[in-house]
Amino acid sequence: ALNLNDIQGDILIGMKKNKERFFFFGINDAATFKSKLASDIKSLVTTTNQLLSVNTQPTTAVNIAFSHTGLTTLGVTDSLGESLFDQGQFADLSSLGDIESNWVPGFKGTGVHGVFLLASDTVANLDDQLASIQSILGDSITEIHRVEGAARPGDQEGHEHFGYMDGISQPAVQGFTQSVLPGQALLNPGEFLLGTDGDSTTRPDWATGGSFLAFRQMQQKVPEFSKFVSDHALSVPGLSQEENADLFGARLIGRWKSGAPVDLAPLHDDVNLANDNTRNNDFTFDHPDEAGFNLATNQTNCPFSAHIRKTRPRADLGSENTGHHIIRAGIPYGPEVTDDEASSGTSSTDPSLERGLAFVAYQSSIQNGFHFMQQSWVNNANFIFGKPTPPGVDPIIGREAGSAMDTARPVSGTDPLNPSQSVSLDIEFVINRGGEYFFSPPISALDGKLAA
Ligand code: N7H
Repeated sequence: ALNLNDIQGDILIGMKKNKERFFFFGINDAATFKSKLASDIKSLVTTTNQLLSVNTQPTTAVNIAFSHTGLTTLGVTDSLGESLFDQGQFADLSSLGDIESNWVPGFKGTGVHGVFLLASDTVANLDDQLASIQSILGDSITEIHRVEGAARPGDQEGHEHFGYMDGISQPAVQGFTQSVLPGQALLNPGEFLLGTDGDSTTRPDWATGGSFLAFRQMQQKVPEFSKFVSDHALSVPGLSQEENADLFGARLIGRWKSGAPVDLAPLHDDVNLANDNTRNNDFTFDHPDEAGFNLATNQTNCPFSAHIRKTRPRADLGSENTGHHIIRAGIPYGPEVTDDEASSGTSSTDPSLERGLAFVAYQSSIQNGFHFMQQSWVNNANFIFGKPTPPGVDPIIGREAGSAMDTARPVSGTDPLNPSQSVSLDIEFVINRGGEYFFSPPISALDGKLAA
């Protein structure tokens, strides 16, 4: 059985608070850090069990994860069996299709040793918790970078900055998920947690129940995206100009802003469907009951290129046993679009107005999880394979490795009336600002292996 008192809370369930701070640090004094980790920090770290009941949830949830250089700084040299983790994300930058000049300085290289993830209802709580962590650790750590996550305000809560509901589809985990919802992939815990059922890689015992955390600071060019979508309104008869624009946007994602999947709501948004978790994920892209429907060629309902189809092809690959799944635990960061930005259709260059997604993915293999998804599916214009027209890269987060910033990306399938036609995406809506690969250790390692 999974030890839910030992597995950090963010991995399987998510800290799910409206504010989340990612505090990236370097370790200056390993001996002091190790002793404080065991004596004071370990007891602050939130377990999975604690998050399961409202009564045991702390005011501010705390998780901690280490980069490879972080572990070596602590004297831990055991192989965790993951070479991408060993190299760090900076070395993986070009395979991911990133452009180095877009990376924030703190992520360039391997200087980030660890990250604290702090989640609470208010920024004041985060400040308090961080202040106590900093007073415990003193000069043994230095801040390198931080990302301030915050749920969007009002009726946009739960929506990412482009306006789409997020956090709907997550894998269910055998031996953990109590009730599996229709359409959820039910997977072995070993796909997410090291050393558990279904993880066939050799791992050190102390790492059992840990998970690799892929962090990405993904800037979103929101006014540009909104303008592009309204400029490319479809011309489906019976829909207004605005509905045709919303439909175009929904087909880029595979879901309407409400969260309703276009596979089940192909022409009109359906808020009741969106809000019903027994139905909003219950689709496969195949429609065996529809006479003459051919999964290999028919993208009338959902484009092969849609973001949720590129990242989880469902019936396109025959089964969910692809070995390529992640648990997502990201949160938006940055302020709302200003009136100036909205009216000009251009994001401000003021750094304080940068906004996007603080992307977090958990998996037991970065190679098969985040990295594979980004490199072999999202950035591969021919995926999903075997379709009549190459789908193109993922319109939201895809770019072919090695392509210049201004290379237009052709994406097909967006127009249900003329699916073979391509739209040329001539601006990037998402700019990767960098990140790092971390290991979120089992809590027992914090006063065990990591403190020894
Ligand atoms: Fe994506 N978006 O608003 O466009 N994502 N994503 N993602 N994403 C999903 O189904 C978004 C990113 C996945 O199970 C939804 O919960 C944005 C990366 C996967 O059907 C929306 C960014 C990767 C799924 C977005 C971003 C993925 C998914 C629908 C970056 C991996 C679940 C909500 C700025 C490489 C698929 C939902 C499934 C869903 C958006 C990044 C992967 C709205 C804005 C980097 C696996």
